[in-house]
Amino acid sequence: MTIDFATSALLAIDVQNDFCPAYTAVSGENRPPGALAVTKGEEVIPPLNALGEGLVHAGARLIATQDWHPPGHVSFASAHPGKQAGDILDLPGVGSQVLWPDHGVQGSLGAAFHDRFNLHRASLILRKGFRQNLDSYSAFFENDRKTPTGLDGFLRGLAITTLIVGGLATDYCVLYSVLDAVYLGYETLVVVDAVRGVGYPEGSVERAFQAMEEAGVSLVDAKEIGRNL
Ligand code: VGL
Ligand code: ZN
Repeated sequence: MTIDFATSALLAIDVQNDFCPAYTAVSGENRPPGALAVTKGEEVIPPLNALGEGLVHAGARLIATQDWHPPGHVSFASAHPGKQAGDILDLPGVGSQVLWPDHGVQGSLGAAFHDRFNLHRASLILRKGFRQNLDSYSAFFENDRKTPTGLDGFLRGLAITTLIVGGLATDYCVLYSVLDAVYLGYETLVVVDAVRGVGYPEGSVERAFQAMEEAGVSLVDAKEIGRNL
């Protein structure tokens, strides 16, 4: 494997408190688990921090996404009377929408990046999911599959052709971002030790890895990238 880091970006998906079982407030006290805590979610942080540092040093960009929903967002079970988190709705023009606990609410502590995640070297923080009636798993398109987030334009403007992807959650925002990246023509690598998944519905993490492989994504571990640095 050889990677041209000058035309690469590390895409860190949604490393936010709400997706982590353990995080601290700015004041340092321990907090209850994030609203949509992914098992061992914060384990993605050390490899992402190490890769971010190494890759930026080698000429790549670090880009982070942030799930950023208004209160009462369409993806929240609480916005649909009689529904519960885990229920699945069929939304016109969008298709099936899993309903989640309230999470990633704009400006909340849960929506903040995990405080051990090092973003000092990031050149772009991309927010998504801020339209009231439209969810956005992918870093490239909203869930209507046509509203762009602007990320493709940013990357093209910098002649970036390779994406190295990690973060949360394997079976939702990582999966959809990666499939869109391949669709848009990026050479796409997923760092398997820098992702963790929700696992709902059952088997979704395994299906996600399979779909990525079938799409032509390279599944690598952080060490393999590190060897190229
Ligand atoms: C995510 C569910 C809802 C994610 C975001 O970051 O994977 N999953 N919102
Ligand atoms: Zn969300």
